[in-house]
Amino acid sequence: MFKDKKVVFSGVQPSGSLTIGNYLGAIKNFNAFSEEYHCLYCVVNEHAITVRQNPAELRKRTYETLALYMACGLDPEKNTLFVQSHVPAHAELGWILDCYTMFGELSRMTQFKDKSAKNADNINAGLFTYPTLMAADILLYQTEMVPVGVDQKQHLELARDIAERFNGIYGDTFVVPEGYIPPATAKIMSLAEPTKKMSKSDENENAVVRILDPRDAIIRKFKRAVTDSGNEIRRGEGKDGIENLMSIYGAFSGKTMEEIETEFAGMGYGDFKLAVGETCADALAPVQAEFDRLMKDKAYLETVMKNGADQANYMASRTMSKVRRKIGFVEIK
Ligand code: ATP
Ligand code: LTN
Repeated sequence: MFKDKKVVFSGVQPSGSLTIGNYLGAIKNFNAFSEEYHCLYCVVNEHAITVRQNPAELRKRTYETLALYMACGLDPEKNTLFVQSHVPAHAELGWILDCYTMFGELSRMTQFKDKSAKNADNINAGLFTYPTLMAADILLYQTEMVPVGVDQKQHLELARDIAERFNGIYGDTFVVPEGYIPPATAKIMSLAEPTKKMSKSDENENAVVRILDPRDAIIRKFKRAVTDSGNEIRRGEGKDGIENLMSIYGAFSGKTMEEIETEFAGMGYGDFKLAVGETCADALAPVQAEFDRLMKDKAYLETVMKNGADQANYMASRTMSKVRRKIGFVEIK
């Protein structure tokens, strides 16, 4: 099924209920690669524990994230869908790559700085070395392409640097991956603070629209979205809030920014916000219905996890043998 295809890899943390930022910036774009590439989409639960998680919640969100992948259109027959902790090679390669990653490089990562500021009482070593584990996720499968939101660009560049460094020392071992960052929806902003990224772990529920939010909540959140004191639906200086709503509306309706400006010329913010809310809720309704159906069948989700883990473990074992041999680790049969 996947033979000789180039590899796409991406991951989402089961660290909260997924937002329309995760959907538009990442998951929605995953579908586009399924025909041409061998795609691996991972629920990265080992990344999620860099921030303290409640065990029952983490378990539940792991099923939910997998079900959401499928509800967003990813067919487990055409993609390898799996959970990170089912493939021990991620942690193993993560450790090895830690030894080829510099303290200074990790210190420059902006996500580390942001998350340490938010979790000042738990700045653990895993939070610091998170990008090396992410590099391991990617390099383990000889990945060519990584679809992510723009917030992951710096981590991706580090993964490339680590691959090149390792290849430079030991000869060709890893494919050096490229990022795919969607042009229009690379960074969906918070509805409460439109200069900040919409993030699933945001404490302010009004700042985020979740894929699974009920229709009335979606419409209410967009109605409350922070904008500016003007009244024109257009892009421009100081119009971050409106511009963000335009990007969201554009992504769900397929319209360009110019078309949106024309469509809403002369109309007020209230009408526009209602249109954004309704369009978003309409687009998410079928995803929600499919999610509900999938979540009723845990046994099926576990079969998908198991099959995905088998495929991923097989691919990972090939890279790991190569890596161990190159480094000088003794292998026993
Ligand atoms: P957390 O709040 O726990 O850090 P997150 O919402 O940032 O989570 P991740 O699981 O870290 O989500 O990211 C999954 C994918 O979604 C990544 O590819 C990331 O780039 C993308 N993504 C996350 N938030 C946004 C956003 N606001 N706009 C576009 N893409 C996003
Ligand atoms: N670091 C990412 C999630 C992630 C990922 C990956 C994305 C972990 N491993 C590998 C792409 C490829 C995040 O925080 N959004």
